Amino acid sequence: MTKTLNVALIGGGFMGKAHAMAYAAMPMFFWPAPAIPHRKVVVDLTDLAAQEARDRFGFDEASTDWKAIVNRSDIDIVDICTPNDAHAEIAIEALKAGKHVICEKPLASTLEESIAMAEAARASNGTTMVAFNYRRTPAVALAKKFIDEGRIGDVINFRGTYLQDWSADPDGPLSWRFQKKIAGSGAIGDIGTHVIDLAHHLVGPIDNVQAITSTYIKTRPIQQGGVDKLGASEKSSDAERAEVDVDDEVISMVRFKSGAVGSIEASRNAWGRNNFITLEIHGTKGSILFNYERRDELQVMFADDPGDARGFRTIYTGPAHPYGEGLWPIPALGIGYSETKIIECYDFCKAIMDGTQPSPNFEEALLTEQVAEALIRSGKTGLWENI
Ligand code: SOE
Repeated sequence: MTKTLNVALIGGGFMGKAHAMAYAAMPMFFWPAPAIPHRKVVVDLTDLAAQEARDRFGFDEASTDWKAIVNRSDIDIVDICTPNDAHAEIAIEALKAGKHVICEKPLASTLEESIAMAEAARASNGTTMVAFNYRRTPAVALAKKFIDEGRIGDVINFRGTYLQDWSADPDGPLSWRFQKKIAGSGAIGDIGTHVIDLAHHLVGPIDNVQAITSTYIKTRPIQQGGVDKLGASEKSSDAERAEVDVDDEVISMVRFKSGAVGSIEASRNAWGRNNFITLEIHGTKGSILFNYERRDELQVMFADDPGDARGFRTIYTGPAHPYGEGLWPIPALGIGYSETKIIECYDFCKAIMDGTQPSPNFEEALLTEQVAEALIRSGKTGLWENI
């Protein structure tokens, strides 16, 4: 019989919704499922928020006491979807209690906390994972397969961007995402870490970086009500304002240990860009292009194609491609954010059942945090900074 894994979800906001949906849907896509996740308890800051999340997201119970819940013997998975400054304390407690832990990105709000989380993971028998879902987009997984098979030769150049515009309006509220003490950093931690994770996944470890960081909007109206609504937040030009102490944008050059070079950019102030994650990878025998806003598609150019057919071709991902066995039976029916989270849930449950560590686990995500910290450092010093 397929094993049931009881889930405690900590945080019932946007990411809580994405993870709860994935627990419900994963066995509908991947069958036989490695395990059946059971939505046992959801924890939020107030009774009302926790009870609403329980009813909406299909959990048995609601609670406001995360510590009691992660120590309960009937919980197998602790899933952390809180703001960044709470990740370390919850994850370390859960690992000590013998749980498997999946944590939203970035790993933590400081490098010290990230190191402590990786140490706690090392000392435990738990399976850990950090929710860098974009590497699980089938087209990105296909890019990884082509690179690993040598289809574009040796990678020489990686260009990665993550551009959004939900915070480009100066009257958008000062949510926790603009406060260093909670978020740790701005665009770097929030979305730049996704690109660093993709760079590590596709090309390998980054050795050193040089960055320009900018904060364009120095103050924002203080957020009314406790809920971060991202782009759907109400704007207000006459509310009291407070300081933004994180970066709005990072632009950087990177060198990989392999000798490849590249660039990483992240901005939440790029009007017209929504979830514009782009990858352009050049190898000695071809190139790969990906744009998340067209995520069913992977563009590839193989230099050894006949001269009269050379050029980028578009592959629509489907059953012939990574994760195709679980997704939709016809290419281009549509891959969405949900599918990336369902695949993430599948890989996490599979690793738990196989007794292995998925990628990226806490140890690997620590490398991403080290690069993020080097970008912040370089933004201040203007120098190349080693990882
Ligand atoms: C906001 O920039 C955000 O919600 C990120 O925090 C997520 O990681 C990203 O996937 C979508 O945008």
